[in-house]
Amino acid sequence: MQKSSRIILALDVTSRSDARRVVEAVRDHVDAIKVNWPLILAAGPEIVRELSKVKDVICDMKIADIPNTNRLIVEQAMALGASAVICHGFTGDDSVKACVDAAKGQVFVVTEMSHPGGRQFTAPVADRLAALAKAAGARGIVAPATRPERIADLRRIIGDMEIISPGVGAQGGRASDAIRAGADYIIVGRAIYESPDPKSAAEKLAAEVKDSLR
Ligand code: O7E
Repeated sequence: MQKSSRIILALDVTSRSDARRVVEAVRDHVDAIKVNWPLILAAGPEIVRELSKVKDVICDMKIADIPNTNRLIVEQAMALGASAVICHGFTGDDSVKACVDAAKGQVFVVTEMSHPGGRQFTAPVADRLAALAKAAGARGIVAPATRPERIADLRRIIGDMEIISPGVGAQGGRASDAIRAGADYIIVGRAIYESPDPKSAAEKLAAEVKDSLR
C-alpha cells in the first residue's frame, strides 16, 4: 500500500456507478480503498476485484467468528484481490491468528471504535486488543480519530505496527489531530463521497495531512 496522501477512502456507497464515480474523482488523492458491507451487498463481491485493479483494497468485513470461519472468509476476500482485511479482536487470539495466517499477515485488528458507543465495550479492552494484534502478527490496528489521545496510547503498545484511523469529518475527528497523534493513515468516508466535489474534498484533506507532518 502506498503511503503518499495517507488517506484511505471508506467507499460506503451503495451502487457500482457511485463507486466508480467517486473512485475516478479521487484515485490520485487516496492510497487505498476500504470496502465494507454496504457496497459489497449492493454491488456484489466482484466489486472488490474491479477496485483492486485501481488501488489496494482493504476488505472491511469486521470478521468476528471462530477460527475456521474466519479463515474461510479471509481466503475468499484475498482471492477477490483484497490487499488486506479487517477483523475484530474480541473473538480471541486463535480467531485473529486464523485471519493473520490466511492473509499472510495483512490484517488490521479493530481496537477502540470511533463512535460514542465505542466507549462502552471496546474502550475498556482496547489496550488488550492492541496487544493481542501485536502478538498475533497482524499488520496493524484500527484506532479512533475521534479520540486522538487514544491513538497515542495504543501506539505505545504496538510499536511500529501501522495504525489506520476512522472518524475524520462526519464523526467529528480531525485529520491533522489523528496524524499528529501517530496514525499512519486516516480512513475517510462521508466527508469525501457525500461531498459535491469529492476530488477537492480529498485534496483538502491531503493538504491538511501534509501540513501536520511538517
Ligand atoms: O464516518 P465516515 O463516513 O468517514 O466512515 C468511517 C468508516 O470507518 C466506515 O466505513 C466505518 O465502518 C469505519 N469505522 C469507523 O467509522 N469506526 C471504527 O471504529 C471502525 C471502523 C472501521 O472501518 O473499522 C475498520 C477500519
